[in-house]
Amino acid sequence: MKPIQPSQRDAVYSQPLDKVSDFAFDANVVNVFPDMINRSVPGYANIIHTIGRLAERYVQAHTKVYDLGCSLGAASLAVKQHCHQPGVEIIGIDNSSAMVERCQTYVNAYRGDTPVQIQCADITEIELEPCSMVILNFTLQFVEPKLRQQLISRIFAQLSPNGLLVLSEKIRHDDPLADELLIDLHHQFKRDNGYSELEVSQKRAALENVMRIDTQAIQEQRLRDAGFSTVQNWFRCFNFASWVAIKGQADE
Ligand code: GEK
Repeated sequence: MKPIQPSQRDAVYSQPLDKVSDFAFDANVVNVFPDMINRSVPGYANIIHTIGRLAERYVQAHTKVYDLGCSLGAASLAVKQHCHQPGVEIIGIDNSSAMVERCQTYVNAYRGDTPVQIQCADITEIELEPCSMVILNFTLQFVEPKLRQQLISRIFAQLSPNGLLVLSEKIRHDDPLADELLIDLHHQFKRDNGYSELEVSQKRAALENVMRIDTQAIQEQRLRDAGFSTVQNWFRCFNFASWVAIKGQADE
């Protein structure tokens, strides 16, 4: 087994760049990813922990759990740690080969009864199988906007009754003043976590073309349009949010 390398400190945007290229989940990002996401996403550790607790309640025996856009498998491992139902299989999928390679090493290092399988694939192209829980933890924002509704509807179709989707996203606000305030508060959060003004602004430029964010209203409408009977925002900090969407009973 390959040794687990500890996460390095994120300094990807610490030096001035002549041209800021579009952000990519490449080997440089993989090396620093846990540090990057913890210092950039308010409440990330809380969200991961809560995904584990939700798995404890919602994962059904002898079913699959999907972690779509799994990165280094933090959510998959939270499910593995907290879900004690028999016959469960966790499937993590990511389209970054650098992420998938490292992720497999991480999950192999954790023992436990629930197997975790990591696949390199595009989540807009794969065939999903019947499942009782799906996690989209800050992944939908990187999916082509015109493919988002179809993806959520395909997830809904494969979830069992009482099945759960956890969706976490960065969001924008329709009101420009509110939007500006939430962005400023987030940037302050990053500076408070040790990022410089240059790092914050170069990262923002790198993400501009690759991360297209929706409003809270669009996210919730998309979940309802797919058929989810319960859509509940359970986490919010600045412009970051997470929802639980529950599929009702077959006769609802
Ligand atoms: C976590 N969920 O730590 N198909 C597959 N993977 C994709 C696609 C796609 N079409 N688009 C993007 N990704 C994780 C964090 S990070 C969020 C998720 C962030 C993958 C991409 O390669 C990356 O690993 C992940 O989605 C988004 O709980 O860095 O802000």
